[in-house]
Parts: sequence; structure tokens; C-alpha cells
Amino acid sequence: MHKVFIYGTLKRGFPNHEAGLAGARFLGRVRTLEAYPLIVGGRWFSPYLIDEPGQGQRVFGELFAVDAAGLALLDRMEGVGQPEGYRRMCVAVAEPNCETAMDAWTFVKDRAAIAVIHSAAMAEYRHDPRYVGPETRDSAF
Ligand code: PCA
Repeated sequence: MHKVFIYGTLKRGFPNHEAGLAGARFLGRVRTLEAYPLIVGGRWFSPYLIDEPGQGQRVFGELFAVDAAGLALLDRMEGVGQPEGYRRMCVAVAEPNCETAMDAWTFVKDRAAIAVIHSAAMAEYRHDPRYVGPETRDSAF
């Protein structure tokens, strides 16, 4: 099994959860050990965690356990390996009020790959009515 740190539209109750994590096991609410910028950006107002440790805030999200097929599904949904996609990297997370780290996969963007940033750095992604889901986009990019 693989642990995955989910901070955006794949969280429970968010638009992509059922498509990506319906079969996954929810392990709990967690927070990154280090600060990272979590912003809304791009044409479709997507949440992006930027791989700049020490910038922004410690980020709250949800930890899930997925099998190899589940991780491959998430890679496809997040466009891992594609020029406009996310990059999957390992991040240290912990339960709130506990600083013992667990390693988990997460999906990040490099700042240079984000055309436009629409928000300040957040501690937690909340529903954003501006988000355009994959099924309603007018083009792949
Ligand atoms: N989906 C992934 C990365 C950003 C997004 O919208 C997530 O929820 O963690």
C-alpha cells in the first residue's frame, strides 16, 4: 500500500474525490511538517502545492492508503509525466498535535509551470466556485 497526502479537489466532499479515491482507505486528517505554498492557479483555478519548502504555511489535508492501481489512477488524473501535469513527490506529514512524521506521496507543481496565481498562500484548500473540473474544460491545456 502507498500513503497519499491529498490537499485539493480530491479531498472528501470535493469534486474529484469519487473519481479518484472512492476505493481508497481514509487514514486521517494530517498536516505537512514543513510549510509549502498552497495556491489556486492556472486557467482552471486549480489548487497547487508548490515544491518550495519553508515558504507559505504548513498545509492541512487528508491521508489515504491506496494500492498500486489506485496510485496509477491518481497519476493519470493528475497528469504525472505530462508537460502540464503535476509531479508526484514525497512529503512529510503528521497528525495535528503530533510531530512524528510519516512519509506520503503528494502531487506538486513547479512555480515556473504555473501561468497565473489567483490566491495568497493558504493553510487549507476550501471549496472554490471558480474551479473548472476536467469534464467541463474546453481543451486539454
Ligand atoms: N488534486 C490533488 C492535487 C491537487 C488537486 O486538485 C489533491 O487533491 O491533492
